[in-house]
Amino acid sequence: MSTKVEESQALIDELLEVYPEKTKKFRKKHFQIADEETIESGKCSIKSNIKSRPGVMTIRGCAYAGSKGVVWGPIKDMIHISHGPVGCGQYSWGTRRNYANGKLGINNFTAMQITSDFQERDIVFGGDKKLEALCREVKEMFPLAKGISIQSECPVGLIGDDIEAVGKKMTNELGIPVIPVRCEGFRGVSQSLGHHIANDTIRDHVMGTRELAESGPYDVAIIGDYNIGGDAWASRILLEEIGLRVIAQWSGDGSINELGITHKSKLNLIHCYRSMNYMATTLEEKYGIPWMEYNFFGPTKTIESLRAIAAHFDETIQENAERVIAKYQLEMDEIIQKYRPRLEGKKVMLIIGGLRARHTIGAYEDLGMKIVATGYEFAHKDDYEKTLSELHDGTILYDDPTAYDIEFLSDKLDIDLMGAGVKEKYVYHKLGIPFRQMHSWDYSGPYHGFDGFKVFAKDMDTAINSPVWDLLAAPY
Ligand code: ICS
Repeated sequence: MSTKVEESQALIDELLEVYPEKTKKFRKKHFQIADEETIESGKCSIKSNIKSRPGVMTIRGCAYAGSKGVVWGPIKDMIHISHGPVGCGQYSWGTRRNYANGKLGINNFTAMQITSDFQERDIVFGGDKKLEALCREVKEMFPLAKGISIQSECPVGLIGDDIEAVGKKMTNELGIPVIPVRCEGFRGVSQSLGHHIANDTIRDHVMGTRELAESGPYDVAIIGDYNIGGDAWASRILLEEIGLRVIAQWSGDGSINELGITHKSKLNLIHCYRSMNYMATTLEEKYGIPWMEYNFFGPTKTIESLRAIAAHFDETIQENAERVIAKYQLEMDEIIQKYRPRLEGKKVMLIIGGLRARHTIGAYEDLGMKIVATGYEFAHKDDYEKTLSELHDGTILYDDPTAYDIEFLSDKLDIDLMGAGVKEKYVYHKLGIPFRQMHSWDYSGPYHGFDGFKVFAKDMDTAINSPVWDLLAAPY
């Protein structure tokens, strides 16, 4: 065992000391220290995708969040009904920054919150009739909406409403797909099952239902880019520049038609593996469409990915890719020259959903920064295995960490930057530790592609090197 691994292990042992015996035993399994052997083999023993322990703070969301908020919500030309009491729709309204082009109320409904606003009588007598009335109302008010999804909240499942029957009846009556999604929040252990359920409903209700007017040899689909702060746009530019035709975006700035024509794609490009690997594999099984993962965070990974994508096509695309890389290289070098001296050696800790805790590492490293600890809220075993190769000897990896876990580690590791979500942000401000929101990009972005790296580098610099950190000392 190297000294670094030993030090990290001692830190985790010390951290766990605070927990009662049973909790300690449970939480212990959610940590792993990367060492040469595991980095090499990718073998991860960390426990993941299991129920959070009651009583410890977790950062996770629910199945409804994974379906309505993540997968279905960004499909812009549909109405997504938050079906149940008003709170779930209200509190998830506009909280994820999935940008979309179009005219509000005409061909873009993403900024709206439509709810069936369950009352006591709906719980007692059932809400199916109300749901039907709501679907008719939606059709009347927004005749151009291309479909409706019914995003079930917990009580809908508890009272046993038959939203499938409503979906069928309304699809026939209204002439647009009305898709029931059983994403009640109580299902599963995190938003992750919501992704899966949403993927399954796309498979059952939309996949393969539309025709692409004209097929081409360079047709690809972007799968698992939600256009947070314009990420999918910054990615699409590059794919088009190398000569590919993006026929669909899943689901940031996407439409139901794009979902329905993706079976005509020649190669599916997966950015967020965690939330959409199900569709990539389904499209492969059913239509034989190959897929590959890529990573557009930071120039090193973007360049690697562009080459790997181009390798699936002919020499024209491969030459284009080299030309595009050369075109941006100078600009990327200049950004690195400018920011790297200001960020070199800075220690970063991350805790993010199911993908970015590994995908953003390269972007930090391009700036000379070092990830000392990272982990996910709801990732699965395969995500952890993919993460190990991105780590260094002694890096701490955690699953579903508690508030105490991350505060303890950020203090002991004496980090220079924390990257997490809004629930952590203000705690870290109060601790006097520079912080960036790695979900919403702190209302900045995009961070994908070459355009995104410019913004990313500047944001990390302003966060860390802001003079405010010298003006205050946390009193504790
Ligand atoms: Fe995928 Mo926040 Fe994505 Fe990932 Fe997913 Fe969520 Fe966000 Fe985070 C997501 S789909 S909402 S890349 S856009 S559920 S930032 S796994 S937790 S790391």
